[in-house]
Amino acid sequence: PVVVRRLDYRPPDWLVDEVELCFWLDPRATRVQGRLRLRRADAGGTAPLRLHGGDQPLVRLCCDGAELASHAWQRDSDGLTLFGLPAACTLEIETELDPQANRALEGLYLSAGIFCTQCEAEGFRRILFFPDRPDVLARYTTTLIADERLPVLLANGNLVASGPLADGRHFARWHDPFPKPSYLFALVAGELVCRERPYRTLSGRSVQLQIYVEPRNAALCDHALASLERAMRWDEQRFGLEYDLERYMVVAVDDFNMGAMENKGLNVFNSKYVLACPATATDDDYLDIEGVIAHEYFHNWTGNRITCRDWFQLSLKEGLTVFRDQEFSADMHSAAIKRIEEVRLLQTQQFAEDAGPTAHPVRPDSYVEINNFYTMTVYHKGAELVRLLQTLLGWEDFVRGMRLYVERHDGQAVTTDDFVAAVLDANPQAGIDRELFSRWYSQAGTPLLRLSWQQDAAAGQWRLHCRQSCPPTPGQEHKQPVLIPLRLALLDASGRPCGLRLAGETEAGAPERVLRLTAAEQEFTFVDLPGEVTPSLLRGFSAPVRLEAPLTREQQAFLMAHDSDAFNRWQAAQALLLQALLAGLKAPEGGAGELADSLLLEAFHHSLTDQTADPALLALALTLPTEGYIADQLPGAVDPARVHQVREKLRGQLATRLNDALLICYRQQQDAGPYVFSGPALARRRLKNLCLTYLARSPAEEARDLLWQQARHSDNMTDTAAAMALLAETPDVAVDELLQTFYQRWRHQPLVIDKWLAWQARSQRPDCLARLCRLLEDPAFSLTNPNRVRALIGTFCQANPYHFHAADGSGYRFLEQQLCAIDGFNPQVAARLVLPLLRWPRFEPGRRVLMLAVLQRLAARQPLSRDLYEMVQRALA
Ligand code: HT7
Ligand code: ZN
Repeated sequence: PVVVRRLDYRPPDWLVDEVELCFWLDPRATRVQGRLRLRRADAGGTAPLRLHGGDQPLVRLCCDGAELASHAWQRDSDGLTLFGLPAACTLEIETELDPQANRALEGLYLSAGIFCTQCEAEGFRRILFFPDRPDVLARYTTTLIADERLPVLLANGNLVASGPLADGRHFARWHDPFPKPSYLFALVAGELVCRERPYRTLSGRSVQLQIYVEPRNAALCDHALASLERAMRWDEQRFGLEYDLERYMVVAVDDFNMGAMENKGLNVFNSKYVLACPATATDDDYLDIEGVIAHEYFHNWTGNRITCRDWFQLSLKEGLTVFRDQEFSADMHSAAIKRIEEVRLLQTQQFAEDAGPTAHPVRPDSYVEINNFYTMTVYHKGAELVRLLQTLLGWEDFVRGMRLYVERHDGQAVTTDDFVAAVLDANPQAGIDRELFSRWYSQAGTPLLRLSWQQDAAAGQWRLHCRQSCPPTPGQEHKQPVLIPLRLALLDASGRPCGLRLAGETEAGAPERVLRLTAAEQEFTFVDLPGEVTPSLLRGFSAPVRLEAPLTREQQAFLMAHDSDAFNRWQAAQALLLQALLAGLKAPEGGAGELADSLLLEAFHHSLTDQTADPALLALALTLPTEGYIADQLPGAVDPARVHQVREKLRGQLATRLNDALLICYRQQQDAGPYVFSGPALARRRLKNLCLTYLARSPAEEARDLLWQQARHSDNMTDTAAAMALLAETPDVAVDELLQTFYQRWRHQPLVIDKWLAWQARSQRPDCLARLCRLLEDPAFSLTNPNRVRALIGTFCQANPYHFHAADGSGYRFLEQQLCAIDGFNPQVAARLVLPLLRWPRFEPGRRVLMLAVLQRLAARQPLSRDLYEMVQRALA
């Protein structure tokens, strides 16, 4: 397979100004006609025209009305090359597609009878031969023709004409006035109902907001519609960015490879991120819907109006848009909770990616298959880099930078360097070294920040020593220092932040500062301190680094109780739990005695009985780290069975020791009234359900009764799912009956069935894998639907390390079989499922050998998709 390299980028030789498309829609034979108005980028150039293409038949090829002679063009496996064209011309291309046979869900395909498209990153070429690269921007006019079985016909832009045709069919013509790359093209056709409401922008323009769904889902759109409205208002207020077309359409489909797609004016969504009502969706589903609706909306400016020059710049739009959706969610709910959740995701998943064989820079240097680069690093580390700029500048100056970026680059396809340059050019006063900052984009790996200090309490001095380094990653042996903003405070004995003054400064200091770390080693001396202090470091997780700091357990407990930075209170609680777990893992037999010492028990008890704390924050603080995260913190080879055993042991000990406090806390958080989706109600449910995760391990009868009571009688999916997931952990005939009753009730609601599948896939019960094999045959399961696959197979391989890493290799072989089946028709999904296997070097020799054997067998398979090939090769390199 061909390796594409960033430094090989060349601007396009040919530009496309206008595209007219016409689709005669038919499930087995859709005819597509494209008329492209082309011109050479450089009038004196001689390069032939390159059009990308899939394996669709080429029916007709004309230039300026005349059929092209056979010697004037050449077809190969990736497209067409056309020779000797006039410097400006009109090309007509006709082809035919079979949407019903398309199970890769890329290009034009059918989902439950609905025609829809997915063109990012390189799907448009499967529809029409075209210069399918993001730096070719054209204006599109799209005509759709279909019979009465497809009453709704949608495409990008504004509707310009529609009506019946003489042959009994009907048509709709759409025009998008904004030049766009082909990856943002979309069409949808089907029997859909529309939920809509008008919106007035701050400058007074009218926009119709529309959500299209299958008729049976008509009542499930309110939350998505309200979220869209909030997102639009927020972007106007925070960044001064308004919507620009007459309508904003969102369509929900059941078969979708990712979460959603920001096609101009016509977003296509995985129905998981649209449909919700209290009986079927959890609080987290509600939050996810709000976040994804906002994310795709924000792309209208950061992605669509300003797009990527090439796919190496993917984080230009994705990192920036994730940052924007994070800020939006923080403003809608609790900023502290949002930040903790982001960091938890980063620390558990992106750090693991950065430490493994698929580590790559936020701006990668090469790829085989671009679909493999929609990663945690590009999205979430990319968002952290944007956040670094905001941290360094302050949010008002960051907004000034964003405004310059939009003003400078609206209508262009640009690079991450252009983004950084605009933000920094708008803020020369900040004195940020562009070169130093930009290393964050070019270097892979998570920097390690080692802090140590000396305190001279009598002299009121505290000296901080900072050392930064970054481990080698594939293809990058040596790293250079990066610009790290270190936000910190020094707390006095009562937990109050002291004024911070560095030696040599004259002004009285602020209670919190952001130090700029720019070199491998640096020292800072704080003076005028009132005596002993406890440092609160990297507040709010001010940079995406691993922090090593010699805080004692007593200091962690102090920070957990007193730090005024909510994020660091959470971090301290997690550090205490992790230390207990790591100590247990170090001790022979997982520590024969107690893992939870009095310090930990008191800290927990204090939290559970604290009536003043935010319940959502407590729930996060008291959540045990995942087995995957614990494994990642171990210095040597991992034995997943032992990690599981020690974590379960600590869970059981906390449950037993704190049984009474947990029961009281559970009851205090119980809501008497019906379900509402509000911050306080959500926070209460979180803490109540956190208590339940421990109570499920309590020997007390009362705890067990609560669990069953909640599973059987709750009026909302948040509480039902929390209890069902816990019950499904253990083998029990009564649980099997409950699962069966649940299935009968919800079997026609695929999104609810996904939850049911996931509980069983995550279960610790000994017959877990055997049950999964049976579920593969269940009528509610389908290997061609990515949501079902993720719920069953994805959950098992990613969230059930205990069974996935079974010492006999049965979990690995299960994944191998599923990969072999799925790769044949949906390589994108297969290439994501394989990820847990790629981490083989981290495991103890027995598992390592078994995992490697699977990877080697996969590598030898014929045929193997480019997607899966690239992943497997990176793991074996
Ligand atoms: N920009 C969208 C990415 C996406 C995608 C990428 C590859 C294959 C299928 C896909 N579906 C959507 C989604 C987003 O980040 O907003
Ligand atoms: Zn995105």
